[in-house]
Amino acid sequence: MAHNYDVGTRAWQPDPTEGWVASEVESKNVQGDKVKLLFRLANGEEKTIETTVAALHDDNNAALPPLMNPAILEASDDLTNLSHLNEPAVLQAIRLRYSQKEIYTYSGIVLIATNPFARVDSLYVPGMVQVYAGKQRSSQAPHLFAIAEEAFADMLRDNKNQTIVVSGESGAGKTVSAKYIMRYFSTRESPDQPGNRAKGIADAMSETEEQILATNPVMEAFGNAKTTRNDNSSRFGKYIEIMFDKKTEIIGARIRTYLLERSRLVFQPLKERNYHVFYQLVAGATEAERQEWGLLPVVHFDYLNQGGSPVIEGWDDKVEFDATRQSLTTIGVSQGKQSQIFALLSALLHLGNVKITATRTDSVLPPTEPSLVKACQMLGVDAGEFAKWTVKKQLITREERIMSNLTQQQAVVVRDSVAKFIYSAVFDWLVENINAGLATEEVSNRATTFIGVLDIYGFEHFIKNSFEQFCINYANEKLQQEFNQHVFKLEQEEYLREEIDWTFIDFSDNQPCIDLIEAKLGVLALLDEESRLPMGSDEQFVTKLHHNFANDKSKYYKKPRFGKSSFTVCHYAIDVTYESDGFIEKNRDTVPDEHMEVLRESSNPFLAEVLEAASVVRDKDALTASNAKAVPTPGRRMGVAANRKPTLGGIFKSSLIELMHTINSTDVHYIRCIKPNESKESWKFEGPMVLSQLRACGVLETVRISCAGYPTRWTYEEFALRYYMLVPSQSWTSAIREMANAILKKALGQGTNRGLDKYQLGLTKIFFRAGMLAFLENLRTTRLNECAVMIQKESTVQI
Ligand code: AD9
Ligand code: MG
Repeated sequence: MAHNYDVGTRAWQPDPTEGWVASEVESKNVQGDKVKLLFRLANGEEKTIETTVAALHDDNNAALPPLMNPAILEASDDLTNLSHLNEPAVLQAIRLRYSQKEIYTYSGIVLIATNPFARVDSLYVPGMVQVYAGKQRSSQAPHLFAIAEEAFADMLRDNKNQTIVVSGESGAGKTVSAKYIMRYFSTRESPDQPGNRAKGIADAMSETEEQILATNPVMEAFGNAKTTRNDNSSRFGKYIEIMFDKKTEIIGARIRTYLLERSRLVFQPLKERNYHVFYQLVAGATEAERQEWGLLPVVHFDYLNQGGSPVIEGWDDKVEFDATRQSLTTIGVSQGKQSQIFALLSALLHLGNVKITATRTDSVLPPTEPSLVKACQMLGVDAGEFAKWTVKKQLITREERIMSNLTQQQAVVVRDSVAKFIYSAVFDWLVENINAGLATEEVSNRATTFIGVLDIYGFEHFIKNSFEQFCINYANEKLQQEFNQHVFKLEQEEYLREEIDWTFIDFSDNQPCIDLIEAKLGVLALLDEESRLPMGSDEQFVTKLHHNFANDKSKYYKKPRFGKSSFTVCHYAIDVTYESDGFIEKNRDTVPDEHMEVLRESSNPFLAEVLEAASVVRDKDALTASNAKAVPTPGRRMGVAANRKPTLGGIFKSSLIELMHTINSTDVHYIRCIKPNESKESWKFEGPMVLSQLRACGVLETVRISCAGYPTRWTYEEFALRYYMLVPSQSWTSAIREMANAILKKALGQGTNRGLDKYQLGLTKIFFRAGMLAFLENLRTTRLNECAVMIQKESTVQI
C-alpha cells in the first residue's frame, strides 16, 4: 500500500546486531519532486533518506524502510493479521511474543515454534490437552496441540491419513515437539468416550498408548547423541504412523527410520559423544553385569572418548539407563533380551579397544590380544579368524585367491566397519521389534487411518562437514521442497486450474539444488560411480564434481577457493562446504565378505537374530533402491558383495523418495521450529539468527500467500452437503450449485467486490479465505444446536 512517510511514521531500519531497529520520521522536506526524510532510530541515531515523490508511492521500492505495524497488532498471534507484512514486522511479532514467553505463533497454516531452552511447564500440563481437544484452531492460543487437533479433526472429517511435518535446524526443538504431539494423541479423550480420562491422564492411557510413548526414550538412547549443536541430537530420521481404528482409538503404530549416522560409533568430533546408550550402560550397569561384560569406566573405552567430552551437563547417565531399561520393558523387550543387547554393545566397546600394531608396511593383530579375546568371546566368534581377516584381505579371481596384507590404518577401518555394521543391525532390530509389537498384521488390518509424525535430523552446518551432513542436508532440502510444493506450487496451480482471479506469487524453488544432488548425473550418481571403481578415491570424486558442476555449470555448486578436497552446495538454508574425505568409504559401507562369514558362524544366538533383522531391512532397502534406479537386484543377504550393490547414498535417496510419496498421499500440517540463539540460552533472542531461519524456510512467503490466497476449499457438493442446514428447508434443492450459492449468500452475504474478500467461485470448487472455515463451522454448530433444542421441545410436548 502506498504511503506518504509523513512525520511520525514508524519504520524499520536494518541493523547488523539486532536485524532491524525501530525508527520514526522526524522531519520530511519536499522540494519539487525531491523528498528528504530524517529518521530518528530507537538507539538515538539519525538517518537521512533522499528519494522522490514518485518513489514514495512505489509499493515495491526497496530503498524505503519497511513500515511498522500499529503497536496493537505488533505481537499478533497470527502473522497473517499484520497489516504491514514485511520481514522486520514478522521478526518483531515473533520477538515480542517470545519476550512475553509465548513461544508459538501462526503463520497462516504453519505453526512457528521458537525454542525457549527452558521448561515451560504450564504449556504442557495434562489439562492443556483437553483445552485443545475438540476445538477449532482459531479459538485458542497458538499451540502444538492445536495443530495436532487439526490433524485429528481433518482425519475424522475426511477419513484421510494425515502427516505432521516438524522441521527446523539442529537444536531447534523438533524432537521435543514431536514427542508432545505423540503425547497429545495418547492422552486425548476419544470422541466416543468422553470423560474417561477426567480422573487422571496417565491412568487412562491404554497399554498401546504407553508403548508408543515408550518408543521415544528407547529410540533416543540408541539413535541420539550429543553434538556441538544439541546435547540430544537425533542422528536418524523418523516417521511414526500412529494408527487409529474406526472409533478413532489408537490401536498401534509403525516406525520407519532413515539412515542412522554410522560413523559416530567409531568416531566423534571434538566435544561430541557417541550414542547415549553406551554412556548409560557404563554408568548404570550393576556390579555383576560390569564383571560379566568387562565394563570399565568411560575413559578406558576408545569409542567413547574421541570427542574428549564424555559428560553432558545436567544429565545423569545412570538415571537415564534406568529409564531406557524401563522403556524397553514397556515395549516388550524382556530382561533377558535386554541383557543380550547390552552384552552386544559391551562387545563393541571392547572391539574399539583392540590394538592393531604397525610394522613398516603391514599390521599385526595377535589372536590373543586381550580386548579382541573379550570381544570375540562375547560375540561368539573365532578370535583367530577375526584377527586374520582384520589384517589381511583376499582377492578372489576365477583362477586363484590372492592374499595381501593391510596397513595398520586399513586394518582399523576394517575393524570399525564390523562394529558399525553390528550397531546399525542392533538399531534395525529394535525398530523391527517395536513394529512387530505395535504394528501387527491384525492391527494393520483393523487400522482405518493414521497420523504420521515426521522428525528428522535438522539442517547441519559444522566447521567440518562430511558425508553425514551431506545426507542430512539433502533430506532437509527434500522436505523444504515438499513444503514449497504444498504451499506454493500446488496451491497456485489449483487456482489457475479453477480459473479464479489470481496473481502468481513468486517463491524460491529449490528444485535445481535437488537436481544437483539426485539427478541422473548428479552428485550422488557421481559418488556411486566412483564408489564402484576398485580404485575409486575421494579426490577423484571431487575432481569429477568440479568438472561437471563448477564454473557456473550449476548455480547451486561452488568450487571452494582453497583446498582441492572440498566442494560447496548452495542449500536453501545456507551454503555448506563438504570435505570429501571419507565419502567413498562411507557410501560403500562394506564389511569384508570374510568378516560376514565369521559373524554368520557366531554361536551367539542373539547376534544371529540381530543380523537376520538387519538383512531383512537391508534387503527391503536394496529392493527399493534398485527399483528406484531400475537396476536388477543382486542377491545381497548379509552383505554378499555384488558389483551393483546399492550404496548408502542410493538407499537413502530411494527411502527419501518413498517418504515423500507417503507424505504426499496424506494431508500435511507443518510445524517450523526456530532456534533463537547459538548458545542454547534460555529466552535469548538473536534477531539475525532467527531472521536467517525465517528467510530460509520461506515463512515470509507463506504469510504472503496465506493472506492473499484461499487456504480452504470445498467442492460445491461437499459444501452443500455440509452446510445445507444454514438455509431454510424450503430452499433445499438437488441443483447443487444453486444450493451452494444460496448458502453462501445467506451465510456470508454478497460481500463487497463480489465476495472476493471472503471466497471465490472456481470451476469445480469454492475457495475460502483464511478464517472462513471457522466462521462457517460456528454457524453450523449454532444451527445444529438450535435444531436439537427444537426437536427436544417437540418430543417433550408429545410426551
Ligand atoms: V536435531 O536436528 O535432532 O539435532 P531438534 O530435534 O530440532 O535437533 P530438540 O528437540 O532435541 O532439537 O531440542 C533441543 C533442546 O532444546 C532440547 O533438548 C530442550 O532442551 C530444548 N527445547 C526444545 N523445545 C523445547 C520446548 N518446547 N520447551 C523447552 C525445549 N525446551
Ligand atoms: Mg531431534
